[in-house]
Amino acid sequence: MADKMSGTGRAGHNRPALAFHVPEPKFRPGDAVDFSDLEISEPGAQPRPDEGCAPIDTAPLANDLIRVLGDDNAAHGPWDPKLDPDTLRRMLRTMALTRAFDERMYRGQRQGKTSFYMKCTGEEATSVAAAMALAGDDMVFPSYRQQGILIARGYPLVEMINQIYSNRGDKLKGRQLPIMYSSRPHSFFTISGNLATQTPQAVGWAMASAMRGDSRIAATWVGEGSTAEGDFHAACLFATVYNAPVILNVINNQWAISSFSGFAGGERATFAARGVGYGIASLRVDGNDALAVYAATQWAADRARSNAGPTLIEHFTYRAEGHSTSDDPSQYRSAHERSEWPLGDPIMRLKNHLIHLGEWDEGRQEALDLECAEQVKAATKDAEKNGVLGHGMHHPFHTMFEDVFEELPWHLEEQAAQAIRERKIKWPQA
Ligand SMILES: Cc1ncc(C[n+]2csc(CCOP(=O)(O)OP(=O)(O)O)c2C)c(N)n1
Ligand SMILES: [Mg+2]
Repeated sequence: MADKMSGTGRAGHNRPALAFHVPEPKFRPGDAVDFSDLEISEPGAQPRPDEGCAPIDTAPLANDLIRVLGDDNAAHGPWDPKLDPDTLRRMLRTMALTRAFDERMYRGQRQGKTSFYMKCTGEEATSVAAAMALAGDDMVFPSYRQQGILIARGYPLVEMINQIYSNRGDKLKGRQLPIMYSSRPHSFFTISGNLATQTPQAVGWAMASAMRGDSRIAATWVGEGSTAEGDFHAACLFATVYNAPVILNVINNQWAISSFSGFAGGERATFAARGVGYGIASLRVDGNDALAVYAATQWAADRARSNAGPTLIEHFTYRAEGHSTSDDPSQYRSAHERSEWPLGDPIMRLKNHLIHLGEWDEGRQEALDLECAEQVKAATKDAEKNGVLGHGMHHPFHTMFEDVFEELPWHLEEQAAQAIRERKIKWPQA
């Protein structure tokens, strides 16, 4: 393992040869995993500054880890959002439904019903709890792993599946990669496959909302790997310069397909610390602690809504499964990482908290999981009536030329006719 790379020395001087560093993940396939050197803060020990504080006052929190739920399953400290049991159960249910949805769609991909799927296993709190702390009409600019937001906002599962199957019910007419949803009524901005583009868009939207004198704020989610994109830095600069009412969520699940967070600078500083450098209030939270995620989001939303400025939240979590259905993580990381991950599972931790409160039990959890699986199954059956991949029940071919111009220009009409003609020759049975 080469930690330092150096070129061949130049003759004629006696200065030490320069070297540079190529990041290398700690564990590779087959390695035993030891996370004991990970700094994990005491739940409840982090101070909660006023929402209107100066950005620099959050600097200690950008290098700490805001935690509420302890190993004793109780909620601790000033960040405890003190949610009532019904809200906690709704949060648990939404996370469980998101996981059940992922399970079924993953299987659907393996059965050939769709070409592609991405799970968010282990990261459900970072979308569900965050969405619950926002107003339903705050504008969200997610990445591809925030299906939990749509589910939390009540978007029909059948619509999500229609999109995944690219069938005739797909509101996006098969024009987007499966899982790249869009829903204006749910204030859910169209997901883009070009990483990090959503971050300056969110800041711009937030500025526009302020220009109109509106009260809706914007929030965006971006993977830690994607923060290496220039767009993320442009977003931070615009957010701080114009004090935009926006929340920048960085989901640090430690992996960007097969490259680890070190390649996005994670070895040198926390991702939250970057916000401090820009003069943005920055919080680093335990992303597997739904209460901490909720509390941090609520803090940031209150800050934005009172014109105190943007917040960057780093959610420290772990991508429990493969990047997507096209990925095989056993080729590049140790399989023991998931089982050794010390911050647990967000659903399990919230479930145990509710049991600790005397507001839940294992039997009810079992019934809930079953109910979620049934709900997804029913939605899947409904969506399948509109077709699955390869059944030919997609939108008519001609529609891919539509919806840009009010009236299709002659040259596009010609191209459409040509494409359809050539397609008939190539696939006569289609
Ligand atoms: C601009 C751009 N570069 C590369 C890719 C290919 N790509 C898709 S997802 C991904 C990894 C992103 O990792 P991260 O931001 O950490 O998000 P995560 O998948 O972990 O949620 C890459 C490199 C892309 N879609 N867009
Ligand atoms: Mg990542």
